[in-house]
Amino acid sequence: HERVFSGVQPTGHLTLGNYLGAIRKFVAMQERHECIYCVVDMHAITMPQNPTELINATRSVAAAFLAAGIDPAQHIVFNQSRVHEHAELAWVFNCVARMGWLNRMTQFKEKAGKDRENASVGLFAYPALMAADILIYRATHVPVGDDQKQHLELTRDIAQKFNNDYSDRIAELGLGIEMHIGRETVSGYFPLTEPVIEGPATRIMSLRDGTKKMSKSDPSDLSRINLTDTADEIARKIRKAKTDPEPLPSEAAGLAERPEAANLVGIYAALADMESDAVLAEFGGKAFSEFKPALADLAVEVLSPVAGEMRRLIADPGHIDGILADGAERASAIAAPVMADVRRIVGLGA
Ligand code: AQP
Repeated sequence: HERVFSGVQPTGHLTLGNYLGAIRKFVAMQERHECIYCVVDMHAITMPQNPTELINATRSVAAAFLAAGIDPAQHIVFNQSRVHEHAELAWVFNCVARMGWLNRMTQFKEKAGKDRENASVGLFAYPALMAADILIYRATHVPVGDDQKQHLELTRDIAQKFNNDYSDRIAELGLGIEMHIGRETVSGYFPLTEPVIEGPATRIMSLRDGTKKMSKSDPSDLSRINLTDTADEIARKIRKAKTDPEPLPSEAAGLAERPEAANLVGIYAALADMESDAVLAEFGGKAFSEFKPALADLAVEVLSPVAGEMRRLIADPGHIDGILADGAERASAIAAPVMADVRRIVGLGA
């Protein structure tokens, strides 16, 4: 049984990276899968947050999901903190995961910076909570951007160690499911979840530095396109985007040593739903002064209906809260029996 789960943190403004790398894929996957999409507010507090802004940002990410086309009646849209089983399973996973595994996580190293002694314990344990988010629904597929690949590998490691550590007990209780790994068939309680990282937009880079990921928390607003930017802001940011002086090459191979050019062509390709080679068949040999306005027009055409719908939805917070409450109720109905199984497997509660 295939089930999709993914989450987005309510921290700051959503970017074009979040949209192309994650949210747009969520929409595509709902055609053929049962999907659960979560605003991960408990992940957000691993870094300092203003409480009022956190609540607004939670509604705003939910609004982005809906504006992008996720159907909350057919699928589940909710925020993490309303379903307490995420935290409960995360504790069990904190006891399954090893310090050495978490020590290798590059996101922790980046976010903690030099002052690691002062990072929250939550920031360190973040990947165990993420594993719980996914596995409390026994999700099989997780659409994410490339930056989350390492965390998805850790999720599989945690599932595998749990399955191994408790294999006798899982068998005794008759709670195992059969899984096919390569040619082998193994049994375990948690599936080994597959990341879904594909397409031209798995890693959108900063508009100011083609070697850095476009990120909500970059101090420079010129580095990113926010989902809620106006048409003028989008055009201005693309006009000011860093480039090199050469015209565009006529094939994607010519972008190899040109990170900024590769990024802008990749964004165009993702927005237009075409291959980079096809974009270059049209713009090869042209200067950025010609390409950038075309890219800006395309970005505005794709993003402005989403931004408009987000604004409309955010104007009625009660409606969004209703959707989140309903989604949480349906998510709990899946999560509660899984947590009950885990308690029996581990031996928690008489
Ligand atoms: N630049 C990106 N390109 C492609 N995908 C991206 N994602 C984020 N940035 C890019 C994907 O968006 C989803 C949600 O991300 P998140 O909010 O949970 O966490 P993040 O990756 O930490 O996002 P940011 O924008 O970089 O936030 P900050 O600045 O707080 O760190 C994920 O699937 C992610 O891969």
